[in-house]
Amino acid sequence: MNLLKNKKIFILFFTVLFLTVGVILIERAGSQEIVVECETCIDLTASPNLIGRGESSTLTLKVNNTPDSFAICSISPGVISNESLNDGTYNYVVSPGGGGTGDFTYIADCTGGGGQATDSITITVINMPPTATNLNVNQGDYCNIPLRPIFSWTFSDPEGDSQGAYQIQVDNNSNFFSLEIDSGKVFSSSESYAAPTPLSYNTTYYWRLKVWDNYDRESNWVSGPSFITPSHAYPDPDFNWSPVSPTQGEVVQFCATQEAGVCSEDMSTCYSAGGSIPSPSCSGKTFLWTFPEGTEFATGTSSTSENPRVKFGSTGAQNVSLEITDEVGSCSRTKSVGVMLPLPKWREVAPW
Ligand SMILES: [Ca+2]
Ligand SMILES: [Ca+2]
Repeated sequence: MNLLKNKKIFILFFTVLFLTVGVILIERAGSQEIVVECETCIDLTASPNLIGRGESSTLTLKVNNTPDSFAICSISPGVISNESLNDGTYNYVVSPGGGGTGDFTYIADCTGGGGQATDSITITVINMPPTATNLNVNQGDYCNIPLRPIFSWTFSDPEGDSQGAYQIQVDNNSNFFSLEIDSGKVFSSSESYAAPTPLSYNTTYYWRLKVWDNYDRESNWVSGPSFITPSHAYPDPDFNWSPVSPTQGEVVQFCATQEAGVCSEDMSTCYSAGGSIPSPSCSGKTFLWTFPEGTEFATGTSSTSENPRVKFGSTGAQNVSLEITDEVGSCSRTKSVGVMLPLPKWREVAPW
């Protein structure tokens, strides 16, 4: 029994040994097949192989002739034709696509002492997306165009494309979930946009912009600087005067605010915090009148009076301006007063 058992172990051992050696020999034979003698070896690559329209890439051709000699190589389309290349690395700058987009394949073909070899590489040409920089908000002249800010930007595109369209969104929430303004896609090369409707006072606004190039490739959203609108509307100065057609040297009463016994109504409009609702009067704000040179103020009034009295020193159209300033801003208004020559005084003439 013992002898039989040893015999079995002996057979098993040699069986395993033969199988292992067999596998090693087969593997060695296989690896020798992979190492084929390279007679004319080439390798064609491109860097980068993803480019924008009109950009260029570098093709690299590696040539290895065995035995050492030269190979006759071509790279098509249109790179080289039947050139003698020794072992080495050769670079060629190419601009595939001719301004268009798509996949463009180059094929290298070399014939050396050992035979012929080919290799190819594909370069993908895409239209790169544009972007916008220098985003700016001009809150504008709150005197004439209240709360309609002007948004502006600078369009740029890696390929120098022009702007085909833009879209602006404005929200009083930074998440842009409940838009106050959405321009939609506007097909225009303009780099500014005026808010189509007035915004609210005393509010922080956020805005963002998207642009398209003239091949309709769109940018990501680009955020503009947030901004805060004033707490209420700017003053709106206005005034009248009496007499309506004064003469040179005559005392003229100017009225901007209501004043008992002097001016019957508030001509100017001022606003209080919290909205555009006029407060009762501009009385108490800062007034600054500008009259033509030679105008004299009556005693007790000056260029900073709410309702000054003056005498004009000249005749004809006289420009009078009033600027009112409150805690948020100042606006002015100019009107023209027609001043006439004084009437001649009656003079007794002796009878003939
Ligand atoms: Ca582009
Ligand atoms: Ca909102």
